[in-house]
Amino acid sequence: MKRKEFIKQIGFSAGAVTFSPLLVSCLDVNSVQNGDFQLPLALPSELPGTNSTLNASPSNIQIGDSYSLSAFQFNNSVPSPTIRKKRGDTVRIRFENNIGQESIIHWHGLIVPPDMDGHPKDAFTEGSYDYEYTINQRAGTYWYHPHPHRITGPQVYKGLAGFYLVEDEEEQALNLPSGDYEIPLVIQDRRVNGSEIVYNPSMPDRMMSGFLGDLILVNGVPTPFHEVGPGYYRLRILNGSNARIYNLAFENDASFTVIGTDSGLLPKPIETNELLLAPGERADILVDFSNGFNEEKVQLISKSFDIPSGGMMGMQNMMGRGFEQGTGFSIMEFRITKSDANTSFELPEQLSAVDFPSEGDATTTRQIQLDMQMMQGHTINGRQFEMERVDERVNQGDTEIWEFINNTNFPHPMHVHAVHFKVLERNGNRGLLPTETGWKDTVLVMPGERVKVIMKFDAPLGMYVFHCHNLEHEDAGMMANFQIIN
Ligand SMILES: [Cu+2]
Repeated sequence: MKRKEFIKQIGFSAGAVTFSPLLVSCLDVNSVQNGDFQLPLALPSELPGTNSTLNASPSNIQIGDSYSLSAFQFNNSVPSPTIRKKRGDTVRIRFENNIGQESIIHWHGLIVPPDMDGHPKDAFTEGSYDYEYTINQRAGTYWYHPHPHRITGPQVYKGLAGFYLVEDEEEQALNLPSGDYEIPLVIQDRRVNGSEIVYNPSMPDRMMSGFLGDLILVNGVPTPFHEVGPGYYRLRILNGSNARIYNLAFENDASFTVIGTDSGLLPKPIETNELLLAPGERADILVDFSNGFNEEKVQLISKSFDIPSGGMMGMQNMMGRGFEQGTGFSIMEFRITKSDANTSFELPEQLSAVDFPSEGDATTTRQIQLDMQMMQGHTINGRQFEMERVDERVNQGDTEIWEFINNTNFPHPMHVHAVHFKVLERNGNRGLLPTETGWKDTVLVMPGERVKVIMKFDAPLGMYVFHCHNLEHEDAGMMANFQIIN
């Protein structure tokens, strides 16, 4: 396809003059940098107390030795502090917004009342917002980040994203590796221009792939190293990137054990040697560094993967490849140099008693069409987000099946607030991932795929959102409201 025709087809004719040079420069984006593993991994601090404050403020910070970032930080820290709570806890957190633009915090994966959920209509520019809610759900690796309409992407990118770990008795009984043996890892890619980390998405970045970077940060450190001993570690991995999907693996192809995902433990552990993780998703994995790791150093990598082609032929090669989604690179290095190790842990056969709804429990099936529209970009059921419009009405207590149908050429990780869902089926040959045997809140829908999820709407009455967790797609309007009604 010639470029002119291509521009016409995707509907940017009005912006074509600026669009074509951008397109050329984007096709020249370097591949992801190879790691040098010179810097130690940073570990997030934990937010203390039961009445806590998260103060978001701007500052210029150093990233590694070489880069500066005009950042936003929670409580002056990168990575953002980890919130650790127990099931049953009542949480009181005051969010102080000093970043000079509107914001609101969403507790990703927590099921809380609508005014506690960080709906974009609750965003505010000055002052503070008091959150108070009780955690009444399973243990899991949740997280928190801003959720204002149109500017979630830059706020997360500039540093506002942290872990939110919930513990319960079922999980504690398993004696999973903890303390030094439990490592939270948030993986994020950043785009480098000279010595600066920049956020300057072009029109194609916004409307197509999302904003992909060429520098990989783990807990805010460029391709770090971490020393471990020969035994089990629990890695709680969060893809906190705006748009990049990782295909997690070890360079020596060693296997690891997936024990949990977005909303807690899987029914049973699943061994694998690679795992796709899309923006917003979490993987809770166990790695036994005494088993299958013969070298002293091993890289955690993202293995190259294919993105199936969707409807519009040719565009995938043109844009997807140029933006480097799906190429392989290193993420960090583990050095198996410590002598102390967690040797007492034994992997159980069962992890969690779960009771998934079955298809027969569903009262309604909805199709959620993901499209690319002329002059609009990515849409949900043909429309872009409007703050007050109710797009779907759901009866409280009902179980529903939602089928996400990706008619575009770009992957869409779809996130539904206020529920946990089970992935029922995916057409095509990918099947279900190990993480999709558990409770989830975000699911990757590749081009051309139809993915069915089942969920029960037990959250308090009110308005919540569902959206693509590619943050440029979300900011461009790939989001919709659903209301839980009586
Ligand atoms: Cu999307």
